[in-house]
Amino acid sequence: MKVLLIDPKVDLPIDVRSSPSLGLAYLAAVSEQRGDEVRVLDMQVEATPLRQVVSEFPPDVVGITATTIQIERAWLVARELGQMTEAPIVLGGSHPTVLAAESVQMPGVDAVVRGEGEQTWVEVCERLENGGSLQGVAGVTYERDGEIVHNPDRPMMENVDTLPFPAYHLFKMEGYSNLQPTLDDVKGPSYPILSSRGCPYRCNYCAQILPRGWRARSPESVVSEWQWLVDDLGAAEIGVLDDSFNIDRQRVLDICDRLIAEGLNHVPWIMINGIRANLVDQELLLRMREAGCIRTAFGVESGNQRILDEVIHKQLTLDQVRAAFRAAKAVGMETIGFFIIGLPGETEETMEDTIRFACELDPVVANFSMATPFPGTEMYEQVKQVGRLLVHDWHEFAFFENKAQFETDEMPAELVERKWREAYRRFYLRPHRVARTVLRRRTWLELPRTVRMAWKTVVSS
Ligand code: B12
Repeated sequence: MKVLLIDPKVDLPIDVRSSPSLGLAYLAAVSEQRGDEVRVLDMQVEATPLRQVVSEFPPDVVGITATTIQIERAWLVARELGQMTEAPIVLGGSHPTVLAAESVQMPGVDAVVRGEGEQTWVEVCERLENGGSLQGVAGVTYERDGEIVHNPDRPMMENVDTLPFPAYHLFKMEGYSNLQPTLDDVKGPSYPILSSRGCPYRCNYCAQILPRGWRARSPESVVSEWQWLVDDLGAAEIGVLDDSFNIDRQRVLDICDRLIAEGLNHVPWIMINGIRANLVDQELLLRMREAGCIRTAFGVESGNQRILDEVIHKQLTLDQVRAAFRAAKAVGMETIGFFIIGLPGETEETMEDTIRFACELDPVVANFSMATPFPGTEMYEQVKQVGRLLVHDWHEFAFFENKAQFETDEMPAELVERKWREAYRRFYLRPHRVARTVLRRRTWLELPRTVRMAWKTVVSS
């Protein structure tokens, strides 16, 4: 079959061309394994008009991925494609997974794949190839005789080592920048890697679409992909995209030992976000550093223990966070801290605690986002109960837009927006921060670029 996989454009005032969609790269790989011919269209990096793509590569099936901010674009693409081809059009990804009925009713959309996609996609393609219906295919939502049918959920794949490596050869890799633009440029391509799937925690803001739980790839599997990225694809940097990389401490140590043994530790790698601060210690971070990890990012979220415990359910203490940052700095890693301003239940005082805590931790980059209630999250339900949503279109659900997305009586939008702006100002304009930024660069001429890079880093995760 001819399989067309599409990543619709993202409506953000920032550059999100940081990496190819790993979800599509995995789907493309399992399609190729089936013997399909695959064309990937990432509309963020490729401007080829849809009509041209379809006439050059008439698809038998189309798959479109979408997060919440992309979903309206995905519907538009489905509608346009529906007028150009008879091929069934299937949507998947973070947004359609939680609101499958909404998408399946859109013009052009034939089905939605919910949750983890690889096995469902293969089964959908088999059915379509044989002219069969989608009846009973686990994880699929579709319309039959005007009725929306939600087939049962698909049980999680047990052995994630069995997946093929992502099919990057189908992406225009030169169109991507690097995963987390750093203050120092990466000389060469930057690739993501996913060493585990899911998360055993359930934070109230997280739009995790997998059921609670964690499945890890073996160190052998992870390091063989790593080797392939470095030796065959020429990776100059690797970004670990896991939600929870370090649930199993021994596995991390084993991965690091293998990276060192294989001589892969000369290629820098970075933790994009998924490392639990309560599960790190200096010995672990030191081994990661020896294995090439130059930067780690911790999800801190709040500087107020009550908010962490009662609102977010983060299962993390402020002292654990302090210890994690201390340990990371002690082993010579750059640090990034993620913070959220304006969670339900916050007051000016708790937001103040977060700003002060960020300054105390003093990471290289502090990333403050305004709380965004993604559909399917506990926060979305809380906001519907105790607050007022101020955004109405899905593309507005982005958290770096200078705009609070909800408010409560105790926490008006104006207050959240003011504290968010204040957070950036107070963190970055402390004299030693300004001095550090200036001293880090060789000349003043590089300063505008440094500021641009810092801003990109801040807004890209
Ligand atoms: C890396 C990452 C990024 C990167 C790169 C994204 C990219 N090019 O893919 C960057 C830094 C640019 C980024 C930016 C943002 N991100 Co982000 N990001 C992630 C992260 C950490 C990993 C994504 C990933 O590779 N996952 C692994 C792959 C294998 O999973 P997957 O993409 O979900 O695909 C699987 C299934 O969903 C399904 N599937 C997906 N598409 C399709 C299509 C079809 C046809 C089928 C059949 C199946 C299918 O099958 C796939 C394989 O199993 C996720 C967290 C997470 N665990 O997913 C957040 C996540 C995707 N990001 C999120 C958000 C909010 C954003 C931003 C909007 C933040 C902002 N600035 O406001 C932006 C915009 C992103 C966008 N493209 O729309 C949310 C999305 C929530 C939502 N409902 O929209 C997530 C889920 C984080 C979270 N837990 O809340 N992000």
